[in-house]
Amino acid sequence: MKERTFVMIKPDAVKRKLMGRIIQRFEDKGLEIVKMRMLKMSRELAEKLYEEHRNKDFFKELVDFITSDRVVVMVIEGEKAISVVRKMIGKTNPLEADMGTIRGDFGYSTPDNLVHASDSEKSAKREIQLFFGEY
Ligand code: FUP
Repeated sequence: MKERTFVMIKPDAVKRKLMGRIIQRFEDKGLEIVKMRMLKMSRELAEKLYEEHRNKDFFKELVDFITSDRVVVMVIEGEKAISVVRKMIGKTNPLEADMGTIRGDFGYSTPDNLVHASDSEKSAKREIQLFFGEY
């Protein structure tokens, strides 16, 4: 079944000029980028995106980081897109992420782990609506 997922290229990847290579991987896989936009997030928007982590000790560091520079947000469509994209980005901690994944190949720490992608259909809907106003 075709699904839509929300993907964000984080400030560290934008700064390191990895945008093109990251987007290339999704295209090479056969996924379709159906919406895309670059923006610098407000703290308010960042806190909404990461609201499930509000009480974690890394929350402030995460919001500081994600609002520190521009990000690229995308809606990606394809067969089982949510789980396929999660597999492609790898584990949250790049030191544990498999080689061949985006975080495994390009990352070394958190919260600067290059990309975000929705982890379920419910979060995909919520996150797409948050950034694009419609699902
Ligand atoms: P993920 O879904 O893989 O992005 O991971 P989470 O939703 O658990 O975490 C969201 C972001 O919080 C991560 F991308 C990086 C940051 N984070 C930390 O900085 N430290 C942690 O221990 C866990 C997450």
